Amino acid sequence: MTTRSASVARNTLETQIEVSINLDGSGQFNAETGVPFLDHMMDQIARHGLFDLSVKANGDLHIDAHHTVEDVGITIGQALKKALGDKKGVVRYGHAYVPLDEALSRVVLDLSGRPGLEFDVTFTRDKIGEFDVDLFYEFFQGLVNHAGITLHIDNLKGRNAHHIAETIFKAFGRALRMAVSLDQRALEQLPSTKGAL
Ligand SMILES: [Mn+2]
Repeated sequence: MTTRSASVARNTLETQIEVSINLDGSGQFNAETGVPFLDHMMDQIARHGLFDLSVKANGDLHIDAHHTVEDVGITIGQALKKALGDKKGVVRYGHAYVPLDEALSRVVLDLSGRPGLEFDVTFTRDKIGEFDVDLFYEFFQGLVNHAGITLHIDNLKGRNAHHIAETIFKAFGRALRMAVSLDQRALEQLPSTKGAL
């Protein structure tokens, strides 16, 4: 089996970011972004997606974490698109429900080639530690725009904000793993009647 992987470096005046991803990995993760809670969440994507993921970011954290979190999402999106290549043989759709104690989230996605995010999540507090929870939307919006995926994220239940966040990222990892996995019955096909994704 060929390994689907990619590395992307993205540099602006606000952030310098390097992402490497291997879609056919084993869940190896390392990150140095200066935003520990983001690292904790991306670890969930790698672990539950069985991706090898490396993220290095040097951002303007003296302002706040906004640029870094958004730009990490953008760069992961670019790496994902590059690693997927022509998408031949992929399952295309993925979904997962993940609970954590009282919290329950559902993620459904399509490697459609069209950016789209539906994000229905209400956090019970504004911050998790030092992390502003409204940055989760920015992370996924950046990722979706540059990966070209349709992504529906719904938190169905939850009281604890850390639990809510964790179920979202675990479910995203699981759903993405399903969508990028290869359909052994259709390895030479593109799962689209249009002939393009
Ligand atoms: Mn945790």
